[in-house]
Amino acid sequence: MSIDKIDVNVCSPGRNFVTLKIVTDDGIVGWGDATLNGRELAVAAYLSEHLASTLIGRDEDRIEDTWQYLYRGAYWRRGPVTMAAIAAVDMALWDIKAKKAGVPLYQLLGGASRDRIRVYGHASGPDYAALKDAITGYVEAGYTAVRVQTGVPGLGQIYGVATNKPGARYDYEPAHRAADGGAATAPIEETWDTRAYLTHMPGIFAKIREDFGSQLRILHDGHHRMTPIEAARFAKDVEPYDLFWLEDCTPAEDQAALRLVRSHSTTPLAIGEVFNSVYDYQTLITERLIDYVRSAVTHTGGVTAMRKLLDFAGIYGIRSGMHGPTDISPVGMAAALHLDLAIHNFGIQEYMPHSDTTLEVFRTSFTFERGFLHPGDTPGLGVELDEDAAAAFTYTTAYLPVNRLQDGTVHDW
Ligand code: GCO
Ligand code: MG
Repeated sequence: MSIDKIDVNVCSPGRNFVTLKIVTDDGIVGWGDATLNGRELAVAAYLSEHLASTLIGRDEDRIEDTWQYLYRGAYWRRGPVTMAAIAAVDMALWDIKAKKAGVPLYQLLGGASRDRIRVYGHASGPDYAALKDAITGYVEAGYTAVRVQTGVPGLGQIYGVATNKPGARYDYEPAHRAADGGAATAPIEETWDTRAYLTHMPGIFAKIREDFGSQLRILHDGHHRMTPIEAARFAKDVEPYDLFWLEDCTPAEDQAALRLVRSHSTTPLAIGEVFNSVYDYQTLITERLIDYVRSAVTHTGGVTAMRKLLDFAGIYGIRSGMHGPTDISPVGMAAALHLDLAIHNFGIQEYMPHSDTTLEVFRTSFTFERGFLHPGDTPGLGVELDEDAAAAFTYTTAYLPVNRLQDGTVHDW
């Protein structure tokens, strides 16, 4: 049996997605997510121009060998474009293998280690009153964990704060099209002031604890904006509010920065959504500088690579907290859910439900109930792309924002 056809689907049912389709010579279809927010077409071209022809005729069962062939065979190592392309191939091959076995993918990963997957939702609001409403919506919907982001006085629209009416359905999309809904020609720009943020946020956590008690798991994303010493100070300041995690407190590529943060605080740290390889974590894991691995299956070389990364992390008592915003397609989300269910060192899963339009195009079998997800028991990943439905939604360029300090200096977004 061998790989017979490869197709790269680029569509935009509400937002842009890149999806790989692999078909075997006996007609089994596997799907893989290759979406890289704001840089989608680079991955699509990598797949169609450089990988597709090399895969035709290969034995679809040789997943590890194919992974090594694509990773080592490229000579050029790592990087988000390469690793998202490899991830899509890997996911599609696991989808095929599980469909052939007639089992949901998690069964091939060792079977379920738990009955359900705890998720965290995204609560936000421009001020505390709106944030409180949003958190209340999540608590009422059964969530036991929420990520909280709020506006900072003096700043306009900032990362993570939805402008729509708060509720369990979170419509915040960081990538922007043009104002008329057409293709963007450049990113929008936001303004940032770390000092204002650092003085505002601890009081917000205090109010949340006062209003929602001690049991709610509270998460927060710093989105790479603090210097190491600012992050150390912040992590220490918020200790009394017992965060489940502080995410991306410093720019992620500087692994050594977390030594400073760690040495000053017991606030749990999560990092890794912009990483694409286990090597990005080497210092962080072996020196126990983090508590949660934030990578996405989609951006880190697929199920094969994530399994190895999570097993490595597990040896050091570090748990998973896989990336799950809406720019991870339902295919990528399903891959995460199968791993979440199977691995022992599961921590939590991020969950930002996709829009109804997205879900009309991607047919999913995962289920949500009162704050917990399950990947479902459909053979394979359990997600199928309806290509006819997808054809109605053509790719529209959208970019993540650029961030500037108040004096105009470009800052991390
Ligand atoms: C998160 C992330 C996302 C990213 C987005 C960029 O924690 O979910 O920070 O919101 O900003 O994935 O494409
Ligand atoms: Mg994040």
